[in-house]
Amino acid sequence: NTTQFPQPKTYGPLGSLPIIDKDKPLQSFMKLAREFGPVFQFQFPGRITTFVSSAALAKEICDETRFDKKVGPALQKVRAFGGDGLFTSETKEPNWKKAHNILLPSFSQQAMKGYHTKMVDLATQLIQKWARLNPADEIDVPEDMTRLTLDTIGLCGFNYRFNSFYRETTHPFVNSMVRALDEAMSQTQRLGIQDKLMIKSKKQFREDIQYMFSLVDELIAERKQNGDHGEDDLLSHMLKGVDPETGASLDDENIRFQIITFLIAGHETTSGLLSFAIYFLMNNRDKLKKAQQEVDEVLGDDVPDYKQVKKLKYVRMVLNETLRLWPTAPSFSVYAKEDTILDGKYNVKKDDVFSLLIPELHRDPSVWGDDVESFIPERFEDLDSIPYHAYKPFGNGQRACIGQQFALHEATLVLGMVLQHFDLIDHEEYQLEVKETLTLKPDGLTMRVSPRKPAMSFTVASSEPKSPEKGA
Ligand code: FDE
Repeated sequence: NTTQFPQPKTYGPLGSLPIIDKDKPLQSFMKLAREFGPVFQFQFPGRITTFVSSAALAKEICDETRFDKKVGPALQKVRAFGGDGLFTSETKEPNWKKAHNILLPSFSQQAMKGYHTKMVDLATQLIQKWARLNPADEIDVPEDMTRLTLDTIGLCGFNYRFNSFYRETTHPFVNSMVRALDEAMSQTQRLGIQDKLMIKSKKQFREDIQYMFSLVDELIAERKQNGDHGEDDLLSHMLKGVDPETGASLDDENIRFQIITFLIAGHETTSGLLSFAIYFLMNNRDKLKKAQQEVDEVLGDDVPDYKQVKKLKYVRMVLNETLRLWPTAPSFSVYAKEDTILDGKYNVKKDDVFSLLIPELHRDPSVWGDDVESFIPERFEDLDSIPYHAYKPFGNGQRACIGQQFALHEATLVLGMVLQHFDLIDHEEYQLEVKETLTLKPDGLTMRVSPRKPAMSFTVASSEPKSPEKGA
């Protein structure tokens, strides 16, 4: 006796693809989850994925004795430039465990103290830029947040300055990376024959990848040649680190893939998080006020130090609640390690694939109540009260996000400083439109700011000795 998973209508070789909005696949799957329930099967051309979105089922597929991370079709394509870096490698590939062991200490709470000053450097560049705007000037929020997060991972990771705040247009590396990610996603939506015809895009793809490799390889070669001068960044950890289990170290090619991986993983996700947080605060003035009160009490007029960032509890709750409603890495996939039974009634075969729809999981009323759409940071007052498998913005188990502490420290610092210095003005009554690439962001979100303290620009200027770069 086999129970069948619910399944939407199919259209021959296209499967159910025609019912999906090509620009918003995730949001289409979220709608299907509301129609078909917490588990449903979806027929893609040539493959099947089962989508899961309740806390009870998340708990099952997050059981690492039964399921393991699946490097799905999109990640397969990203492998063309992410290689066997952490994000795109199978758990059983030797370089996953090795790099995981070597890099874990670089992302520990302790390591964040080392990155803090660099994070402040770039956050200050953002604050200075905004402080110099005229009152009517518009800020493109996701764009400036992407400048910030890219520069932060560049500086903390490899002591490289993208200097995004000093350029009108994006750094060529980012153009290549974004175009390559986009092409990787598009390739998975094309049918085989269509894909073969995309000669021009494929040539561009190869050129973009070559460009990324050459920039990163140069960074590695330069560091090896000049030795390091006490840089305490990811690159130095990768060059020097050995796997405590085996004594092995990373080879140059793998270091290249890890660097590219951190640049991909570390900037769009965190910039989306900061952009959504600003959106939610502008639309929940009482929460904004509460966050500002905390920032005033904890930071006053200071440039935040490491300990002060840790004290921004409410700001951290705002970020947690933002990641509940719009987790910027919105899904991950697993495969069954052996035949098993799901939900007590569905037969699952070895290698069957499941994808978790994280935004739907985060709206499970059995965990979050009936007001799931409301933005209530207070839900995160007591982290122990949140069931472990009901909240997965950073993925699961051993394949969870290694950059979690990094992203949260950076985002708390930046949001704290933004609130310290500015009132946020929703000058065009922005209506949320969620844009999908590999990650999510609020499409076209703009705002204006007004300085909260007239003397602020002076305070910022006086902190400049902390940042080697003088204002442009
Ligand atoms: C990872 C991750 C995840 C999982 C995925 C899968 O499973 O497939 C998730 C969900 C995430 N991640 C999320 C997130 C969010 C945010 C904001 C972030 N994230 C951030 C970051 C930063 C950095 C640097 C990072 N990040 C990184 C990373 C990595 C490397 C990974 C892979 C890991 C392993 O080992 O696998 C991840 N991340 Fe994240």
